[in-house]
Amino acid sequence: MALVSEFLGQLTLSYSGEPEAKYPTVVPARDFDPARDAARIDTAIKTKGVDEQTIIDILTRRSCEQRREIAFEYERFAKKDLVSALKGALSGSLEALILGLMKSTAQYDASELKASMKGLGTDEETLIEIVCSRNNEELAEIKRVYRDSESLFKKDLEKDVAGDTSGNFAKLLLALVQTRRDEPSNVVDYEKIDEDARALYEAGVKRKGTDVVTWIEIMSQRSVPHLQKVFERYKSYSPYDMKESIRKEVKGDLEKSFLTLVECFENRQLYFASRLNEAMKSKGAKEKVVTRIIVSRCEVDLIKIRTEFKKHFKRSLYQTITEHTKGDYQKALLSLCGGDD
Ligand SMILES: [Ca+2]
Repeated sequence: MALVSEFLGQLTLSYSGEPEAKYPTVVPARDFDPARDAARIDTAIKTKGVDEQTIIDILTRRSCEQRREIAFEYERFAKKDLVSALKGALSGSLEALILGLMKSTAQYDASELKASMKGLGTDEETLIEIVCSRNNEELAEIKRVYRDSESLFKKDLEKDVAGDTSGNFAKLLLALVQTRRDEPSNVVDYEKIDEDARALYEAGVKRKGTDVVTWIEIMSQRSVPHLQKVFERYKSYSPYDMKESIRKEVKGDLEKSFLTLVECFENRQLYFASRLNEAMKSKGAKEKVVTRIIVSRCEVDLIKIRTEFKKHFKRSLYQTITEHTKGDYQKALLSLCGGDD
């Protein structure tokens, strides 16, 4: 009992049980006229050399729903599919970015996952980023799109993940894709927090080898606010915090996955900010990573990612994009970024 009350003092009970609020940089345009936008895009595509600026100005400043309406109007009026027309008109990183915008966030995530598992090899980095950072609600929607999407795959995400990964790494990703995480509760269960913290310690740092299955179970099934308290509590059992313990106990893709999970439980927007910083550290940029994060988060939480970026890396995301990218691709990224901080 003494343990529990001592522990109580350190807690902040801020979670309200409400769905996560959104912090988008891209919001619906006012005075929106899809027919006018469709006509302007048609002209831009037909312009000799292509008028990329107009395409960027329109498509990066409309919401996903509005882009869909533009595509509908375009098809009616130009008698062809907007996505195919854009594919023909654009190239390289700008093409990838604009085509990404023509999908909903879940469709985009699903197609990125699909691409990461396509062919012989597997792009584990992308797979880990998406599966370990998306919350239950997002993962459920990605799974639905992955299965139902008419034009895309009609395949099961779980089956594809199982086919492309192996061992404990596969077990962890599958457990996450099954979306069995508890919903946050308003009642804080101190006994369970203590029990889970001890179980994580006993399954890892305390014993020889690691009981990975126990780690997977706890990290894939408990709610995020619960886990935040578990990791706090964990420090009273283990000489190492959870992230240090992961680094000591497991290696390779499994290590990366657990670290991504814990980072996202702690502060998901900081995780994305760090990924962006990492992708733009040296000369140039890992454009695939930058595109994926900016496109997939611009209608979700990019404002908060910007704030974390500035706070931790002492310069703004906008400035960093300016220094590490160029041309029309840069213009599109900056427009999605939505402003300097
Ligand atoms: Ca161990």
